Amino acid sequence: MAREPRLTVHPPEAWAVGLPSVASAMTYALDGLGPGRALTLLSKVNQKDGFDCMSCAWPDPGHRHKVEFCENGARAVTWEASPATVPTTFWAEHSLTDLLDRSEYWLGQQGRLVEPVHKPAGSDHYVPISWVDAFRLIAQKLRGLDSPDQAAFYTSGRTANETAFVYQLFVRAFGTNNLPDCSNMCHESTGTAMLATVGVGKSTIAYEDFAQADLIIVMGQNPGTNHPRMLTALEDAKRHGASIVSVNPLPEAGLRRYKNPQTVRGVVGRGTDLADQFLQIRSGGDMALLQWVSRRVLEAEDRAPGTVLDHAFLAEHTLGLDALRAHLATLDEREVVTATGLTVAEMDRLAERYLAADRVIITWAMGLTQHRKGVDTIKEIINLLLLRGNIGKPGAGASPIRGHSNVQGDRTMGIWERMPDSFLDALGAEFSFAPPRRHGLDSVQSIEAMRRGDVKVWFALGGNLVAAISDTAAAEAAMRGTDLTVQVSTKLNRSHVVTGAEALILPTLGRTDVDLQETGPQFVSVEDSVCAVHASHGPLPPVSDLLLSEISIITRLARAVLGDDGPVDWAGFERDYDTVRDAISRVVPGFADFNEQVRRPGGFVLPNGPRDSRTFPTATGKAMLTVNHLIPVECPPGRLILQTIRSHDQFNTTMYSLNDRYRGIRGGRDVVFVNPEDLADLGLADGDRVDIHSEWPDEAERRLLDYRVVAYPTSRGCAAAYFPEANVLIPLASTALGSNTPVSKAIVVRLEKRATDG
Ligand SMILES: Nc1nc2c(c(=O)[nH]1)N[C@H]1C(S)=C(S)[C@@H](COP(=O)(O)OP(=O)(O)OC[C@H]3O[C@@H](n4cnc5c(=O)[nH]c(N)nc54)[C@H](O)[C@@H]3O)O[C@H]1N2
Ligand SMILES: Nc1nc2c(c(=O)[nH]1)N[C@H]1C(S)=C(S)[C@@H](COP(=O)(O)OP(=O)(O)OC[C@H]3O[C@@H](n4cnc5c(=O)[nH]c(N)nc54)[C@H](O)[C@@H]3O)O[C@H]1N2
Ligand code: SF4
Ligand SMILES: [Mo]
Repeated sequence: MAREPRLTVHPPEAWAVGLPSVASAMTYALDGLGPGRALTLLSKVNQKDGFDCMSCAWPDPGHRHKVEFCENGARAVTWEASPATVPTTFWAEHSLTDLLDRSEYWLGQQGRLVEPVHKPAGSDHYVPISWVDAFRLIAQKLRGLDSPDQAAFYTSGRTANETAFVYQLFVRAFGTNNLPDCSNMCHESTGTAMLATVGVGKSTIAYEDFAQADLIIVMGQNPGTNHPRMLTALEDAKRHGASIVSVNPLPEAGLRRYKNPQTVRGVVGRGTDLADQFLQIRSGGDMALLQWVSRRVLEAEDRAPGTVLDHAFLAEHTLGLDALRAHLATLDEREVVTATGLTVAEMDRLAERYLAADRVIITWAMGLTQHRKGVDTIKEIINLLLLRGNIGKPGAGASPIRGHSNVQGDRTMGIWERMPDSFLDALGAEFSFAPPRRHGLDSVQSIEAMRRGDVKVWFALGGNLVAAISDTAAAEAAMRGTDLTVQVSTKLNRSHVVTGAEALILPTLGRTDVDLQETGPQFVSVEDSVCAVHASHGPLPPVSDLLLSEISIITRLARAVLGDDGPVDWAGFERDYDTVRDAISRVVPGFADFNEQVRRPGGFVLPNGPRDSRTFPTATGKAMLTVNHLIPVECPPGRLILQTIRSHDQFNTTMYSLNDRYRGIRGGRDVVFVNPEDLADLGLADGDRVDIHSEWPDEAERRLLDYRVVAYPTSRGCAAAYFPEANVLIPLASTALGSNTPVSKAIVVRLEKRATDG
């Protein structure tokens, strides 16, 4: 059992990636797996005949190196593939009451789950249960509900395409669209904004476009930690002449300086200063910044008519220019300066860069989506790109960078509480049933429904919702109010110990495991951030014979719930995943000849109207320039806007260690980063211990006790703390307009110095 170390604070590191990363990747794998397993595993990560790194959705280049992974990829695969398992005796030794006191870090350290376990109502212990009994129990509960809508079926983004397809089919055949997923807390704002404006909720670029861009603007994203190999693509782009701009309240390592471990120059040299300009924006200020730049573009056009905007493109493919022009003319300079915390000169420098570039890519992640105005901010990205025709040409486009490795594919496969009728029609026609049409619940709505008693059965295919979602106390109370919670998981987490009256844990194979079925070893497929679909073959023998694949679990559950005489051949799906892919090829657009295409080395790229042919499948058939109204993030005097971030050594709710190397934090996570000038204003100093109180107009008390203040160069008025711990501070009702994504990046907080301890 790992001893939890002591917190120490060091200066942040200037360089990202480089030698320490490769070294720690290798050490991590060797220590965790031993030489044989480590070699098999690392030689297969992201290779064309190998398996897909499950850590993030960064795409793979067409030409692969022998080492095609990063430090965090190595950590993720090692974490999953570690041979340690949770022994049967564990369940008798540890009551739920005991497990509730354990940290997320400790829970994850216990090893792979290897047998199904059941917590009967009224009991404080899980006990082993057979698979057959587990399926029977769930079926009984589901069939006993008054309505299928009293159950909700969550998905986390590691779920592969084939699994997701079979899962949503089962859920819809059962009779509900309650398919909340991690995307609701992640890129939902992106999907909402892009579907409305360009008709496709995904990236409009291909991997190769990075190397052809003149300007890449990276907004609200920390690639050095969360998409590390993106730095290689950015370095490449720079070598081809691109400028790179980073917009972020934090000076994140990697965007500033970077060493590429795959080149000799990167390993021994000074590395590259990746960002040519760093705009240290105030939290939530991006929408104002984007409007400012768009306005400068329109003013430049006014000064030299016919030379700045892409008139041919705008006339043929877009609607809304006049309204946008009229709206931006009213933009108030002082309001923009206040919202962004930037100077006019800084913003104008970005506008000049944008005007000087023929091909512009804008990438973004959680720093934009998890805000009250997240959807409108992304609509402003689209506005800015459209003005100069930066969508649907080489080296240009909108590039949301996804989080979980297959979160994008899960949506393509129908994991969404609001799938369009065209998808439901095709699904119903393929399987001769009438899928439910009423929209289902998203993640926040599911918690609300559990609180009201409207959802009684919670089933989760992966993930850790009670830790990942906002308002931890409310989420935990909601989960405890259900009749049954079921978690299909690889490792223990908080969602296994905060349960309904009855609970089940169903252990499953992961990406790294060989998946052997009656017809032989199976593979699955995933879709990355740039819509490329490729196969993933698990290379390692599973740690236990008792483990079932996710497809086995879902198909066997479907048979237990729905019987074997319906129109779906669930047993056939389990025997041979090719039959799942055949069904997908008939239901999901873009997947014709799926079985053949996915077997090509490197896979295939899905068609994408905006990218391929400037076709915009919106309601009007045109790309929409939109008018969006600024709502500033209000921060009363003496308060700070707190954002929640990932450390370098975590994957969402999974902790690999308690360190955050680039930010100089070791051995602990109970820190709050604050600008030194704000600290002085607040009468606080680096090293002080504080309680963090969240301010929201309701009765609930939301606070984090005894955090260490770290003086850190974040933008003025802003602060940062780690997710998931800081989720206790976010009110459930604080969500993004239009997407209902929890506002994880802007929480109004008050810091109160603790009286005694130091
Ligand atoms: N190692 C590792 N990799 C991961 C994950 C992980 O936990 N660990 N998680 C995966 C998942 S699911 C996701 S979604 C992605 C997340 O990838 P990121 O979005 O990079 O993750 P965050 O840590 O949330 O970082 C948000 C960034 O936005 C900045 N930011 C915050 N507020 C604002 C703002 O108002 N404006 C601007 N311009 N910037 C802002 C923050 O300072 C930070 O740099 O990473 C994926 N990859
Ligand atoms: N405050 C705050 N909250 C946030 C965020 C934030 O930035 N700030 N980010 C949000 C984002 S972007 C996301 S995506 C969500 C993430 O929310 P989730 O996806 O729910 O959480 P994860 O931590 O990724 O889930 C980890 C668990 O998945 C299980 N698991 C791992 N691999 C597999 C597998 O192959 N199969 C199965 N069945 N299970 C597996 C393991 O048991 C592990 O404990 O959190 C969101 N919450
Ligand atoms: S960039 Fe992401 S997907 Fe690629 S190896 Fe690193 S963690 Fe894995
Ligand atoms: Mo995410």
